[in-house]
Amino acid sequence: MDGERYGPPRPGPAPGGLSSAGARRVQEALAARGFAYRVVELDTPVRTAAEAARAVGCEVGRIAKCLVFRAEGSGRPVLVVASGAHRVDEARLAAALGEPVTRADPDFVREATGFGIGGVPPLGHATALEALVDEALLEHETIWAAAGHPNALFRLDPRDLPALTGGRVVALR
Ligand code: 5CA
Repeated sequence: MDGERYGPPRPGPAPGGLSSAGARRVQEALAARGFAYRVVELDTPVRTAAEAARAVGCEVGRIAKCLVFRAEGSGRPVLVVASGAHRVDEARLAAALGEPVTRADPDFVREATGFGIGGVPPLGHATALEALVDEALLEHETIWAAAGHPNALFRLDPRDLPALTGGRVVALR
């Protein structure tokens, strides 16, 4: 009996090899838009750009932060895909959108995107968000973005961000 295992076998990896539902949703959204990018899951969560940069071994400017703001007048959610290297200038953001914005709280983020803070991806959201892409990200050949779970990331060419998000490129710092 020694060494024998009892009970049902553990479930194998889900289709596509991704264990979190959020990561699978992002992988499916990429495929639906015709992108061949592959979502990867790390052993540990990376909830901030700095943690993600350390984990994948790149400079923090090559991590795309996906931040959700709430437009103050209309209440609409706005997705900002920004470089991890600097803070988004909210005055520039307001100018680009034509109304002031405030940072969304965690409930608003989940409602608008279907994902929790730390795993918000640039696509595959629960609702259609107007998106802005930080032009600083286009300085790099490849960048990394969150993929629906704090453990999940994918590497992409930043020039695909407008098509991937439906957003426009703006200067945000
Ligand atoms: N997975 C990592 C690397 S891609 C990630 O998602 N990083 S992130 O920068 O896109 O998301 C974390 C960001 O969420 C932080 O930069 C921070 O601006 C924001 N955030 C963290 N806590 C809160 C909070 N309580 N309310 C609103 N925003 C928050």
